[in-house]
Amino acid sequence: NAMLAWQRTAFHFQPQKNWMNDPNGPLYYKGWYHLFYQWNPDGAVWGNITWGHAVSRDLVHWLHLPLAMVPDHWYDINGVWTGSATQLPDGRIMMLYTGSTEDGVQVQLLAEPADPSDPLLRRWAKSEANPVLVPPPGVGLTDFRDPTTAWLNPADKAWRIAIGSKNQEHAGLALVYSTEDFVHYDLLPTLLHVVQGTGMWECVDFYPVSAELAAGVGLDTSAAPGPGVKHVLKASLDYDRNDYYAIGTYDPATDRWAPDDAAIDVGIGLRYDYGKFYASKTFYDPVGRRRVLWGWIGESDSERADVLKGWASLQSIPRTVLMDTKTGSNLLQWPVVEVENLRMRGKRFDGLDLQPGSVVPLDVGRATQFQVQAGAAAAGSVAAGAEAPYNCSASAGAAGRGLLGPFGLLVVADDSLSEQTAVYFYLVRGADGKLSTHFCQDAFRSSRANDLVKAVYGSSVPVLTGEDLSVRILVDHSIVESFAQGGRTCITSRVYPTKAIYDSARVFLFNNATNVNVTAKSIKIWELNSAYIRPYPDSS
Ligand code: DQQ
Repeated sequence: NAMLAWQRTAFHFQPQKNWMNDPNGPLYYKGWYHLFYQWNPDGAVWGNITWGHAVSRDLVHWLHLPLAMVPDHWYDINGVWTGSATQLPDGRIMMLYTGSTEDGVQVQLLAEPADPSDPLLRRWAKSEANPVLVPPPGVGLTDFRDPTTAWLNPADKAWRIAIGSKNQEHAGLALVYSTEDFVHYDLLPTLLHVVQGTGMWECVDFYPVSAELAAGVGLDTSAAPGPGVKHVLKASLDYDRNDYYAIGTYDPATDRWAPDDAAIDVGIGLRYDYGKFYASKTFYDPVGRRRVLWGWIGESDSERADVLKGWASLQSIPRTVLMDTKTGSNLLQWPVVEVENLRMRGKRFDGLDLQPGSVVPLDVGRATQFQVQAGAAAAGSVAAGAEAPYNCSASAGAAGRGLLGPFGLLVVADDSLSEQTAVYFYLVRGADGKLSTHFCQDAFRSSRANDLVKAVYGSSVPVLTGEDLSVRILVDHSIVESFAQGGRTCITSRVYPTKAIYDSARVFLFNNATNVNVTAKSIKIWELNSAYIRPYPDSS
């Protein structure tokens, strides 16, 4: 089936077949980036979870390796679940992860490379001491999972890890343990953090960022506190399947973390991505001196379709994560620079005018795998009076018409626009007279098929005085990954077109606002090459 075949991506990581979910234990070792991931060897739906494994020199091209770990002990026979890597100062790697036991209890397990001289880390040895942690009193037997990368507490020089859970009142929380050898652990009396009403915290991530470092530079997980150092706490909320983060302060004396702004705490404030993006994890890349984020991008089609196509899920493009020094209140996410090496034919369009109600095709030929970067200025009837607040998800999407929005791009669209994914801005003048900017991605018309979840995704995005609007979009067959204002707000969605495939996929600009002229000041589009994502050479 050509339509289903088209959905496989060209430069997003995916296994050769079957179901994948969370990224696990990302790390850099002896010249290779390692990615492990939750994988079902038996089918395209979740189950029988093992650790898939692939390596890369550049985070773009990948070599699949044999499974790193499979369920083969009483303590992980129901699944080798999510975990994180810690590299010790002496170079050893401690891989901590969750096992689902023969009784379905969640326990924490330790594994180490069986042959540390192998840069590909193909064989893993599960510790004789397993399980190294079982649910403590008061914690549900199935509410105890996904250990973080460890960090060194600068006060007592012992390691700390956090593990997500929830309490009986449905508050999400992160427990903290102290350890010196990764085998024995002490539960600390205080929680790293707790937020009422947020439910089970999966895949907690905890790391430092700094506003004072040179542009683009990130911090190792154990970086000592210093000027401008903040800590990011992220939790994946089981109940709404989104990844929420907050920026705050970690106190090594108490091992507690508190958000800078209690109103945008973990689970009630900012999200990494306002589309389909879950169970993410960062790691520190000592070569690129940057922190890199991976996220699991699930499907929006039916399970039946997944079984038919024989696979489900992608990983996001690895994203560099930085503090936004201009706003000081959010992170910036940006595709790792190596993605630029995939650029092929490029085209540039300057100073295109978009009158209200217009749709303008961009003459780039086939557009199934490409990157577009667009900057625009909106001018016109900004004399508009106060309007009702806007909410991407509750809106009519790109088909709605307001005074100052929507306008943006239509990607994975066919010539007749019967299929299109709109990536757009929407400006609203509030009761206080100020403009606010919303960034949305509309999947309502992304496909004529109806066995899909279709939604308008998005949120507000900070636009500072003097800034143009800007967006970068990565389109890769069935995924559209968008970054507004340098990565302040990101949206990823899946698309399953029936017509806008192969040679029929196009790109357009549109302005559906009634009272604003938009000048697309500069648009650059590059066709992107396919990455090499190669099978493991079969020795048989
Ligand atoms: N996926 C894993 C769990 C984790 C969940 C199981 C998040 O460890 O909590 O596949 O997607």
